[in-house]
Amino acid sequence: MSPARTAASTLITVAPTGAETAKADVPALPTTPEELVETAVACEQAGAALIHIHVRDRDHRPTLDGAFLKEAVDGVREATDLVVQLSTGGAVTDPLDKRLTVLDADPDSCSLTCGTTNFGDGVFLNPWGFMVDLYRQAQEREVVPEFELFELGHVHALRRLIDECGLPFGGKVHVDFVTGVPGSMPGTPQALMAGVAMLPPEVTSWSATGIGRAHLPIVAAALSAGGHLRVGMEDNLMYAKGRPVEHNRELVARAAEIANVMQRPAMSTTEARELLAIKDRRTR
Ligand code: KMH
Ligand code: ZN
Repeated sequence: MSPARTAASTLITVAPTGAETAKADVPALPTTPEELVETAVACEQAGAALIHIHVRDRDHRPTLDGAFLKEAVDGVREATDLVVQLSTGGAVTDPLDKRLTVLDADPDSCSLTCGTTNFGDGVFLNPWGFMVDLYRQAQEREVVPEFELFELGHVHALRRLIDECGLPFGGKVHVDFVTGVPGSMPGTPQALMAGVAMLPPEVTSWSATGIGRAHLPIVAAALSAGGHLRVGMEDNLMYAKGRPVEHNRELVARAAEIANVMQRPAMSTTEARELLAIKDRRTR
């Protein structure tokens, strides 16, 4: 990607829930369908244009159950104009074949992690065959993947994926650097810039997120380098030292404020749909 193609505005993705934090530990985490929709509406108003969803069951545990996924997709789609992205990463304990069923819920977009990585004490498995199966399924169903890059090796694997399978539905290639996962790529501007420098020319936009303490430094680094942002309680539970996040809206609003100061204001959902070449599945 050439710096000349830096966007004038900023795509803000919110990842409100994730699969790692227990509701009992963080009651502010949106885990019910009602909380998810309320969060989506509030975050859209605060400047988000895309939502990355992990679904929980009625006991607030992570699930890939199709009925829960469909309920989440339909609920957010009815209440907002956000681009609806489902996680295909799930939790580290989720089996690969179950993760391949996520697209049955008909999201606009899906995450697609470009390789296996350390994930704290666990291993987040993404073997080559799984990546190819998921990518081909997304192409067939006209779902736009967001390529998740946790490691520099994942950038190289993206090159191989494009060579072997071609471009995604719509022809745009959007990637997200997930930095600061313990044991994976560190959440530093230096590591992020190394990844950006390696991006294949087919990449049309990139965003970044920093886990935990890396959150704000990565916001600043990504904006400075022409990237887009992902924020949310999946990645960061602290608004500041000693001050927990009370609502995902706060993280989105702060990201939008910083983007505004950097003269790259938050992108509308219409602009985001164009940027990512999203097929219109809206019902309202
Ligand atoms: N929960 C992580 C194991 C994704 O959503 O695609 C995987 C993850 C990535 O969050
Ligand atoms: Zn996720």
